[in-house]
Amino acid sequence: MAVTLQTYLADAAEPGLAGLLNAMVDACAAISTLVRRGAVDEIMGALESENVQGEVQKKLDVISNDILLESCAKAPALAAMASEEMDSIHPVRPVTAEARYLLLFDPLDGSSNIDVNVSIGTIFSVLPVTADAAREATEADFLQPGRNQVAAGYVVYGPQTTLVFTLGDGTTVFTLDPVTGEWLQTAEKVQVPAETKEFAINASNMRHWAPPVRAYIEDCLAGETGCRGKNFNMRWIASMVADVHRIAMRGGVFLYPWDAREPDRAGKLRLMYEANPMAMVMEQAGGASYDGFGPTLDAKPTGLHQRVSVMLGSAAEVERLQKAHEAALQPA
Ligand code: AHM
Ligand code: MG
Repeated sequence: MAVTLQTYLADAAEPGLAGLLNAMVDACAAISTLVRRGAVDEIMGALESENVQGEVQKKLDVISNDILLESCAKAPALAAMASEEMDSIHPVRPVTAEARYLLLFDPLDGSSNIDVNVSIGTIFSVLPVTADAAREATEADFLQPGRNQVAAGYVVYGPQTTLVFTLGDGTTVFTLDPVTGEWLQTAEKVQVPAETKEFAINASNMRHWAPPVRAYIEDCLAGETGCRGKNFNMRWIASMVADVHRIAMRGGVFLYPWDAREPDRAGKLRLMYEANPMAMVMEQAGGASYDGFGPTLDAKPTGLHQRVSVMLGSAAEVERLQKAHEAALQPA
């Protein structure tokens, strides 16, 4: 008999955290149902609004955000939330010894794929918060390095609805049974192969990449007669959750690096609710994540919606990218 998520969490997490994660996956199950109904419920398409980052919001982005806010607020251990779709933090109750977690999420990542029926997902991160006396959480409470995360993961809404997460002791996988509505464990202790022959990057940006990224991809493209001595395959779903899930299951490397289109922007993806949770999932599965300066999880956040360069997946490839970046920084 497969282990249910409730049983797993009752054993692996303290009750407050288990309650929060159960509330969050309830929301994800509801989002999964909505995603499947899609056009039937007339919830596809864009709104007239933009989010704080100037991106057009899709109806499902906003609905998913509301579902997560409502469900997670019921968890007594939650003090405040932050989301890609909201300018500022959303306090729920004062920080106390009981209400001692902060939740961050990207409610529906890969929104450009919603209208074309391609996999999308929810990404989440849980951080601890403390207070000497009861007080409202502030944005400063959220600005902790990813290393502090007590739980992190994602749900992919694809042919199956799959939850992949870590509590800091390995990465585990649960699949939503669409008939019973129960999450059942379908893999434990995920191991991302250290070596790979597959990379994921939006190659249309090649002319804008920094030299170390361009050289890395050119070496992959050179195939078995090049310095890598093997042929590489390329995949790009334009849905981070789907690309990262493939890498978690069979290895590979995912890159959304800094590029010269917007030189003052560190990258496209967001540190707090995209890069950090994925980095923890990868590290806990034997993979790695690098932001161009060091491990993603060690980056000190300066803003809730801060962007970052992302290179993650199979450890040997991430190390190779790191060495290429470090070499580029050496004086000639
Ligand atoms: P979103 O949060 O607005 O959906 O943007 C993030 C997505 C990632 O899921 C994906 O890896 C990337 O943006 C794709 O970007 P591009 O369209 O530039 O290839
Ligand atoms: Mg996103």
